[in-house]
Amino acid sequence: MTAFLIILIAALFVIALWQISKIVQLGKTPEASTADGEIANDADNDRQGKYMLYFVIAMYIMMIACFIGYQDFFLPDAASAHGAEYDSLLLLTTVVIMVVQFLTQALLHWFSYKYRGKKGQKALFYADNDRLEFIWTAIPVVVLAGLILWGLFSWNDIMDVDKHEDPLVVELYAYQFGWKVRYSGADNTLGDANVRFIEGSNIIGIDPTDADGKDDMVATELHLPVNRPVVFNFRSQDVLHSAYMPHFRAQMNVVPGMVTKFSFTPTVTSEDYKSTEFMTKKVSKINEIRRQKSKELEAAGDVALDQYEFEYYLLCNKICGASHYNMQMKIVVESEEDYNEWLKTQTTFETTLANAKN
Ligand SMILES: [Cu+2]
Repeated sequence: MTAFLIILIAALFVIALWQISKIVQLGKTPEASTADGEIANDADNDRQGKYMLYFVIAMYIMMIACFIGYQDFFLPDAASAHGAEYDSLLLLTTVVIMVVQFLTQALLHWFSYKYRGKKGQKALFYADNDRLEFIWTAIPVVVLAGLILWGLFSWNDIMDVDKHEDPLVVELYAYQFGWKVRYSGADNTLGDANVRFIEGSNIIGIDPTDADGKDDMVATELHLPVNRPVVFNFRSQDVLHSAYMPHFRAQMNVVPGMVTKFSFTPTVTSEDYKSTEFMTKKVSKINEIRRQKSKELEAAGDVALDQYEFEYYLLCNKICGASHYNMQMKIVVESEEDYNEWLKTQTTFETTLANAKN
């Protein structure tokens, strides 16, 4: 790989030198560059005009092929309350961009082809037209203002963490390279915390003197009851991370030295999400690929791959170091009862400290 890159760099360097020498050549005395072959003739213009047309056709074919070929990689329906509006906004923006670029690119390349250079043909000198300029200014202003306003209202609504009644308060704690989650316990209030308190079993720095922190519970899996609003407080131990929960359309920077917030309501349990038509198809397709790959591996004397099963995940979406790619935590959305059952199995901070002393 390294050898290939070195060869590639050397090749690009030679091409750059060659291009520079051509530019130097062009900059020399005008007589030298007007020699036959340096000035475009009708055949050249005709060819270049057609290239413009071929280029735009190839671009559209590639674009449509990508949309069809990469369909599997689109995110499935959102599993959070605000997700549907977020998706509509994204869809509308994409449709507007697609329609506008389709028309403008088509016109740009078609005119370049249609009015390609011909001997004796002269371009029309057309200074300005107030009405035309008004139209092509007013339309983008109205469309963009609409999109921005809708986006702004959606943003304000999604980002308002105080709008919920009785939300579950949870802390997501990022470090190189993993996540911890802290539940606020019976009082639903997180105790004070600071990385300076990290010591022994106090792995995420909860203030041992703060009474609110005594019933806090630190866990390695994020369990959420379905249909209850959750307010997330994010803290980082070391560098900038980003908490990304794609299925809930949620992402927030996790910044050392400050607490950032985001809230959403999960609306689909993990089990229900797994049994959607989209997900069953996707999972069986992935497992088919794994079966084929396993055959090859076993033939070569290696261990076969595990069966894939879908889970919601919290991922890190900022390149934060060597193992960034593996910085993830499983999310389980379940019924209120299952959630309460699971919560009972977790250890409070008070107990953790007491156990550490014994
Ligand atoms: Cu990270």
